[in-house]
Amino acid sequence: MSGNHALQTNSVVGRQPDLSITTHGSDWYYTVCAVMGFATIVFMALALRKPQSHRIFHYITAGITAIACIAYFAMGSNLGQTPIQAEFVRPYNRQVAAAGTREIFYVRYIDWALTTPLLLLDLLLTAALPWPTILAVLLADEIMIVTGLVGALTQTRYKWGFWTFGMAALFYIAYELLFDARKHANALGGDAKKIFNLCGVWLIFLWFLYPIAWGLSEGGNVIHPDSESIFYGVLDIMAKPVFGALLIWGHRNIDPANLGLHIRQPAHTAEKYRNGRQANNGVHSEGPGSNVGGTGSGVAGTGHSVGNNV
Ligand code: RET
Repeated sequence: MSGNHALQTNSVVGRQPDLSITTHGSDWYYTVCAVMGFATIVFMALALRKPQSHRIFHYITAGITAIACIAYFAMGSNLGQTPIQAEFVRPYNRQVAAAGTREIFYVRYIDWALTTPLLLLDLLLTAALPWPTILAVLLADEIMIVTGLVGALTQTRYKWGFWTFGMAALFYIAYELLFDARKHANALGGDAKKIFNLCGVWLIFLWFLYPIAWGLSEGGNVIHPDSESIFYGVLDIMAKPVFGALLIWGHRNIDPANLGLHIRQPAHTAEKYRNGRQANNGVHSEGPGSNVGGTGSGVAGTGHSVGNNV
């Protein structure tokens, strides 16, 4: 007998659907949880080998896999779910004949609402896209995930209305990546261009498979929740740890400053405060990050900077 008693233990939590994952599905969800946890540790370990100013992509990517790790723990434990009446009842399909109600993991969408904007941020910062455009793409992404959630929780055919809004948002995201962001990445050239193109194609290819998985599971009730777990699980491993590893590897020789990311290093901070004190003592110093014209308060660490560091 399997040592996994999660389904039995948590059968008292919330309402239970007619059709839900079996222990096989639970085992697989826990496996993906472990993959995400492992990836998080690796990305954080790689971050520690870099100066603080060069860790932005490591931190974003490790955050993505950390959140997924927790979501997969919930799904393996049969938590973060709610029963929804299937629009299409299929008594002759052995896989899904039991529904009735089908298990919908809303926790999946909480994960995606937090992590898909971060995945896009990884890619759009690589392309040095102007921040207002980044904001627009991230908003479209949130619309896509929230419409997916609302559709999954809807039992009538109106669920496909939400799916359609989500698809429109996905097409907008794909357009921005393929045209706008690619133009910026090509202008940067070098490693940034290479890694943007590689990760961009990978992302677009994978992301268009999600609405298909949705159509077969939450939408059409065609495949069993165990098959759903494999479909989404494989996609999520490809879209998070594999995508993240590619991206971080691609950034190994890129200075974030060359992407317009002016991140202060500890040495710069020390220099700034030193210059600030000198300025207050009547010694003027120019240059990025220096205090100008004695506007500092004279207390190390509280001077106002006129540089463009963030
Ligand atoms: C939904 C249904 C509504 C229409 C569309 C969808 C697309 C979802 C996508 C999700 C990507 C998730 C990722 C997770 C990583 O772990 C919400 C399924 C278009 C593209 C990358």
